[in-house]
Amino acid sequence: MTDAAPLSRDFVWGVSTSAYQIEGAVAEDGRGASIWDTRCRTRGGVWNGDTGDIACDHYHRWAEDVALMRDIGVGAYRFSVAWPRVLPRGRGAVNQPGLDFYDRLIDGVLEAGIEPWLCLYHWDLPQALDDLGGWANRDCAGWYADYAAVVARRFGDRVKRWITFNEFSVFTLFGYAIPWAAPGITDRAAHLKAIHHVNLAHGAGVDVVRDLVPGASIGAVHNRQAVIPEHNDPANAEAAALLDEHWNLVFCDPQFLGHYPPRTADAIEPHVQAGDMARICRPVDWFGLNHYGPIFARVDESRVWRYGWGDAPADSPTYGVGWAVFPDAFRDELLTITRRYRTPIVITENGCGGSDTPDENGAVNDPHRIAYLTLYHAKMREAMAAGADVRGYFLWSLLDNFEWGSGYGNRFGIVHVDFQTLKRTPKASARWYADLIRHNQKF
Ligand code: IFM
Repeated sequence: MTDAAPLSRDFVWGVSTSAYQIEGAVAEDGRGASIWDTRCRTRGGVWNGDTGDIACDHYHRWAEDVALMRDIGVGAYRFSVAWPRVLPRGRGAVNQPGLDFYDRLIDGVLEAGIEPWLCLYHWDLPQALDDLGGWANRDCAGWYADYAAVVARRFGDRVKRWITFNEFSVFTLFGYAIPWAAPGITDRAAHLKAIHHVNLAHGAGVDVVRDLVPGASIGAVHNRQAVIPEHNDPANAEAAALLDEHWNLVFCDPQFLGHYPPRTADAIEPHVQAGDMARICRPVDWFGLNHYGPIFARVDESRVWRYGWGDAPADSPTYGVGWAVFPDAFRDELLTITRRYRTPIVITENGCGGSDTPDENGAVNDPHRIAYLTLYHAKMREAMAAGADVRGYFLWSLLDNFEWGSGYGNRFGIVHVDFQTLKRTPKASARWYADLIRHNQKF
């Protein structure tokens, strides 16, 4: 498992999930439609025509899932609230049964001795707001702030860890420029507007939670991955530099440093109003990092920004479903954030996909995931030894779940879910994680 000395007892060991990926019950108790319900019904939107209609049925089986977390020994649970469950049309009338569900969940998590970390937005925008332009409409920042206030008022007495957004660049880039996610628009101006309006929403969300939740600890979750030109080809270098801005900088820089990065600053200017940068650059308590591996970029004339995803070098080690393993890039990312933003870091996601299946005895062995996690943990420790102030680690994910465009074809859970019977089976990696947590709670 590990020979490393235990980390401080304050270090947070958790697991992460998100609402649309696990809850199911999409038409129950007054929930409204989200852009992902629409995406799943769009031909070619999701692999195999899979949908989140049932997912892990966590809406009904949450108590079993909390018991699984308690058995693993996690100290924290990062989950998201589904905006359309709380405000079915995105604004206006509040849906009490939706709030009641999260009440039950939060109380159950607390009773299990686990700290809830609540994420306000993990990609499931209410469809009614997308019909009004979604994130390309500046008003969306205000709708988000009103939604955040509803959630903060209801749960702020029990939830002290708040996250404004999950992975800003994934849902804006793939939602508005490269159509791999909902709502699937391909338009430069819409992408730039979405970036700026989501930044404004983040700043407003920080202020709302700060005002309404005494003692709140607030962060946002950024997916950061080094962007490397494919084949080290100079022709791909400018493509990589622009993708690096859109992927790694256009949210972190305004939120922490108060300005947009150079390639984006002029282009986004027409959408920026006086006072906006101060609205966006609000003090937060930590930097949430989601990291899996670096990105390889190449020129792709068919895409709106003329860059596309390239291939990792052919000899790169891969795991699970073929993603390349670059643990050094994880260490380097932690140190880059430390130098550039001078902030404590919480690793809010890290993990490994695969196509794990039970053996003839019903056991699920996932050595590739354990190997990946072991390597990445060693690199986290190296970064900490070199000065990164890492305060916690959340493994993605508790359960196999709906993996967006890949449907149920890519399993990230440390607990296997049979999507026919919905039976949960902890994998070997769940035992590995339980041991790691126990080892670190030793003194
Ligand atoms: O499943 C996703 C999650 O929703 C956001 N971060 C990456 C995970 C694995 O692709």
